[in-house]
Amino acid sequence: MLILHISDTHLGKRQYSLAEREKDIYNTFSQLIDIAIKEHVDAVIHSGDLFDVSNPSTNAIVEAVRNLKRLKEAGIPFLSIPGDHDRPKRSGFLVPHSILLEMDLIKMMTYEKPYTLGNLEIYGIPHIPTISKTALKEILSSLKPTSHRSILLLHQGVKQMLPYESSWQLELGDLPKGFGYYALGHIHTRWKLIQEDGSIIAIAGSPDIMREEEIEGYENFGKGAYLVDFSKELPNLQQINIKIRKQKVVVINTKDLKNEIEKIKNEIKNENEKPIIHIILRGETIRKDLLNRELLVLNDNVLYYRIYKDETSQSINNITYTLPQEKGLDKIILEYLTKYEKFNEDEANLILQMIKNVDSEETVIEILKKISGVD
Ligand SMILES: [Mn+2]
Repeated sequence: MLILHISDTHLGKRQYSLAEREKDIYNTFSQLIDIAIKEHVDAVIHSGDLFDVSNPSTNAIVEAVRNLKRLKEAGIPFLSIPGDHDRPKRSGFLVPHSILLEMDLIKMMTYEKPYTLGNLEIYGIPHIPTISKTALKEILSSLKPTSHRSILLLHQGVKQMLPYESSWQLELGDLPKGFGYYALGHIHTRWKLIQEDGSIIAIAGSPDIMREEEIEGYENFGKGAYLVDFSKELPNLQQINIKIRKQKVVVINTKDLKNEIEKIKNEIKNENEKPIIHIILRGETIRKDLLNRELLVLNDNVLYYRIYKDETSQSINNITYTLPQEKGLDKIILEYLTKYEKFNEDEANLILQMIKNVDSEETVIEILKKISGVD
């Protein structure tokens, strides 16, 4: 039994509002489907964030349908769960997967009853928000796979990789024992762990670079899919990489602006596809119009460039100061709520979650109930 594990395809995402980037994302999905067909896998498992938003554009739906049809024609089922991006923000709305379900192009995995593929058991839990992480724990502890020939699909933040406030819903130790393969989504950088009992926990990652934070992971581990071989008692994992548009973080010192820009231009001129450049600006502060004029020469060789971090110093009467970079917005908000508004830590955390989920009616109501003590 051969399985292709993919995740976080974010169909419809249009990074920096560029049509080229929307196409790139479709192209990565199409490459993954090609791999599934070429490798004659028995199923593709998708661990969430199939679409970028819960009400995707017609373009995104057409791309999904077109590729999933090819997969269906090859006799390969597509087994999935919704991620946080797929989740409608208001109650009473369907996840976009519903269209594909109606067309019999995908199967939805649940935790109530496993889907069976030959002698393989597959469970899945749709993304559960941080506010309900106790419910998630309960579901996890209720799962009892019959053997290691089993898969659990999850789309959650894992504390060990995302230790920030309210960004994780489970710890690795919360995963129920007994599964052969834990197929995780949500975190965009690839990661895998072979446990003592031979089972594998694997984060497939996103197949394209959706945020600059993913560049380091891409340079170290590549992007693509995991091919999971279940022909033996325990699964065996093989990493498959796909070709994607390059993205680079570069440092430009304003002291030597012209030369530094020229250097970057030379470094990237031989790329097949125009890359995306994220610039960290250092040195003395420079007028934005002057900077932009110099940067214009990059346009021949890059698809897009942006100032990612401005670390230039400002000098006043010989005193140099640098703006703080370390303090996250979450911390600033929490500090304000506890120090100035005198909320306790739990309340402050709930309010922060409410701010983060302000577009989800359901979640806001849930949090309000908690704060007011009705729940
Ligand atoms: Mn995602």
